Amino acid sequence: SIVSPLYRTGYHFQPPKNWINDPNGPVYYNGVYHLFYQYNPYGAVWGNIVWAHSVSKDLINWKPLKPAIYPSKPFDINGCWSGSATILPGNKPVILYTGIDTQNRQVQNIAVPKDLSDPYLVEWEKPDHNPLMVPTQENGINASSFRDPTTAWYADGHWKVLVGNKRRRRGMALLYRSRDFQHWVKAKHPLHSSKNTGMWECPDFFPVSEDGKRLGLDTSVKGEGVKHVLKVSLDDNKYEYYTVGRYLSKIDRYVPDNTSADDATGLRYDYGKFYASKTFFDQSKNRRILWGWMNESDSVNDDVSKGWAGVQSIPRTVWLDTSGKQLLQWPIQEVESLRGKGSQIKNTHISSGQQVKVEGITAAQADVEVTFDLPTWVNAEEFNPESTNPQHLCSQKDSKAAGSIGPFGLLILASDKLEEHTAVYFRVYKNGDKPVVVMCSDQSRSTVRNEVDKTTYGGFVDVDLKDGKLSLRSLIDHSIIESFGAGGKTCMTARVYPSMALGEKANLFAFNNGNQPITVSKLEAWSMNRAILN
Ligand code: DQQ
Repeated sequence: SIVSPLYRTGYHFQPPKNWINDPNGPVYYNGVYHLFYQYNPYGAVWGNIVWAHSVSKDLINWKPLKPAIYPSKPFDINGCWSGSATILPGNKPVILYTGIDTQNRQVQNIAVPKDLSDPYLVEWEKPDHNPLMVPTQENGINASSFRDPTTAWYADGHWKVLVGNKRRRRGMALLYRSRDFQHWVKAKHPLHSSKNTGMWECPDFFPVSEDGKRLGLDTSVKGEGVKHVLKVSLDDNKYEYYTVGRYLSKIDRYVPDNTSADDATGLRYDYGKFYASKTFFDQSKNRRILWGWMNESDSVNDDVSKGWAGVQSIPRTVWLDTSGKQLLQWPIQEVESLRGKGSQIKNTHISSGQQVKVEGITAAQADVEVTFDLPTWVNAEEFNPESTNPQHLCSQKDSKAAGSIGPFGLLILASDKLEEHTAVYFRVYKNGDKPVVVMCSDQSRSTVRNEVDKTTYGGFVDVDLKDGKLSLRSLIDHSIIESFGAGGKTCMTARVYPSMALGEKANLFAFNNGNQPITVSKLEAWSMNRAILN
């Protein structure tokens, strides 16, 4: 079963074989979405990195093209690492990326389409004025911690771009400015930095609208009614963190709001396997879309036996919550076009220790949305205010540990007798006069295989429970469970490798292991059709 073809995805992006990692340079240009990504053409482990390239009209069905950027010049001969696309005035897309040069230094380069009239932008060329940004003795930049340029934005007469960096243990986003996109000068101060976070990989910096609507903003928008988000990927723990704050463009500083922790206790896009993510502005639908790499939980040996490793998330629309304190995320609407045969459960009580099976769908390739009605949280267990780490809470009390309210949620990719299942669930506590909700993804029983990473994930869900409801959506795709709690307030991705709960043998249940009964007010589930994937 280790090499089962049933682990491959039905509608999440992946190439036919080999290793993939970071999504790169996502962009919408002349009616076509482009996704580039880090790819090893020669195997299922990281190495020989090129920018593979696929195109789509709907962000769901993808057509593969040949690699767009691959080692060919002194400034990228040892690798073409992550970067971003920017659309310059006159509707001209360009790519900034990190090249590994002849001396194994990380340098920042530009690539431009050879032929702008080619609808797919197949060929890219690297102008001779590369590299644009280099680490030198003079600027003191560490040549092995200088990478992943962002999409550029335009403000106050300059193009600006961030590059990930660290100085000793201080992670930082270096700022570069240019008038012509050709000559770049490093600003004296980084846009932002934070002590003891280690290398900041794949920074992303973008505006969000304060009006709480889903509409996204183009990357150069700033001013009234606009906040900014800075996301960094921490090489140290392979988790991503973001803050919401203010961009002071005149002095090119970013100041996180005091509601946003600025370190590894902060907010995350996703509390599971999701890394090196990147957003782009989709001007065709005025939304900002997030792509993330869902890294593996299978062992390296098994990656090699399977012949592939890594998948990309379903693109997510991101916008600022009305609280102004956090982002919301939701799978792009287009994914619903894959919904096939559906099934419903309504107003069904689940007593303590009970499961309710969802019948009539392909549970290994499905989309499920459920809303639970809760008993009043006034009767919930007391929350220990010292429990600041939700992942610990979820690991200490797993999906079988009865509480007062919860655990309740979904048992996903479950075998007939539940020997294998992944539990995605909520638990409700009270802290004085406020409820505290934690969302967990418990992989401990996801497979009877040993060599798989079964770490449990957890995140707090910032809800007041005034309506007495909690909702959960999960996109299930064979070895992927991508979950969205409370309308996208808390998101969590698991990569799981069951040995029994595969294909037709997989089941889906709603469950309640809390002492108080829970009601499924509504559950809708759909079999998902296959997407055309490369
Ligand atoms: N992956 C790329 C780097 C980046 C890292 C190399 C993040 O550019 O920092 O494949 O996963």
